[in-house]
This record gives sequence, C-alpha cells and structure tokens, in this order.
Amino acid sequence: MAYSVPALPYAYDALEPHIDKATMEFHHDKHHQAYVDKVNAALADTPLADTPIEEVLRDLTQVPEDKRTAVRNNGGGHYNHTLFWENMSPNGGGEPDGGLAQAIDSAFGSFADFQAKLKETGVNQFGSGWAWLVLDGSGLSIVGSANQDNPISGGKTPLLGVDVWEHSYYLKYQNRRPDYIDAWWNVVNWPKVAERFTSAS
Ligand code: MN3
Repeated sequence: MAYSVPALPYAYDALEPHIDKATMEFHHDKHHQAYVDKVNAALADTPLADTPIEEVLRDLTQVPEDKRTAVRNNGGGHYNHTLFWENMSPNGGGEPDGGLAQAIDSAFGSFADFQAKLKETGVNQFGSGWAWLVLDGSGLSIVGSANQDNPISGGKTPLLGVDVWEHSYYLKYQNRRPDYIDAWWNVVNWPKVAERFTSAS
C-alpha cells in the first residue's frame, strides 16, 4: 500500500502564535504531500512498495540504485515530517520529566545546555536540513542532517527533530531561523518524545 500523509493531530492554527497557520497549511498539505507522491512513484513496482518507510530508510542499499536518491530524499521527507507533526502539540513546551529528563541531564549537563546545543546545530546547518536529538548504543546525542536525510540511515534512533528548511519558518520569521527555533520549543510535545525514548531504550 502506498504511503499517505497522516492527518495533523491538531488544527492548522493550533500552534499559533509560535508556528503560524499558513506555514502549517503549506508545509503539511503541499510539501509533505509532494514527498509522499514522489516516494510512492519511486517505489511503485519495486518489492519495497509495501515496506514501512523507516525500514526502507534504515538500509537504503536495499533500494534499486536508480531509485535510491529519490527514495532517500522523498522517503526521508515523508518520515521526517511524520515525526515532526507528532512531536509538536498545542499543549507542548516546558521540559520533559522522568527517565528522559535524567538522560538529557546526564548527556548534556542540563536541559538548558541541551536546548542551546540543539539550537546551535539547527542554526548552523548550512542550507536545508534538520537538527536531531537521537539515541544510539552510547546514549543521547545531537546530530544535524542535510536535506531530508535522517539519522536512522546511520543506525541512530531519532527522538526529536526540528525542521530548519526555510519552508518551515520563512512566512513568519523570514531569515530569522534562531527566532523560529526559540519559538518552536513552546510547542514540543515532550510526552511523545518520552514515549519514543522509552520504546527505543
Ligand atoms: Mn519541512
């Protein structure tokens, strides 16, 4: 079965004023849909057409070589945005608690240090990409990725990611990527991130 864009778990304007309604409409309905259409076209008539996208991305060498770039970019776009919508909430913000909070303190020193490092990674990502909180065998870390690459293709589990493509902020923040990231913290869905942490641990 072909992939489809999941419905947003909240209204388009629910993340206002931090993330504006028009950005959410274009980002979800147009950008995400385009990734889905293109990855579906690339995988049609291949043995991977029914494979969950995370399994495809975990090992891109299983994708026929002439389709691999299209799947890496557009399959990555589908996976990344699916995570992104889930990891935001109108009731978001604040700080995590429990095991995730302890793991963040132990990896980064404090929640504030973690926030500063994720923001720095996002601000300094040249061109389009993402900044991620990931879990691997050695614990939590922060990595950047270019374009629609995802750390899952490098054996790491993404827990939280911030989209720093201009399409995710330009309508409201223009060139002010740091301001967008500062605002985005107010909508981070920590209970959802904690669920991902627990299931990956
Ligand atoms: Mn995007």
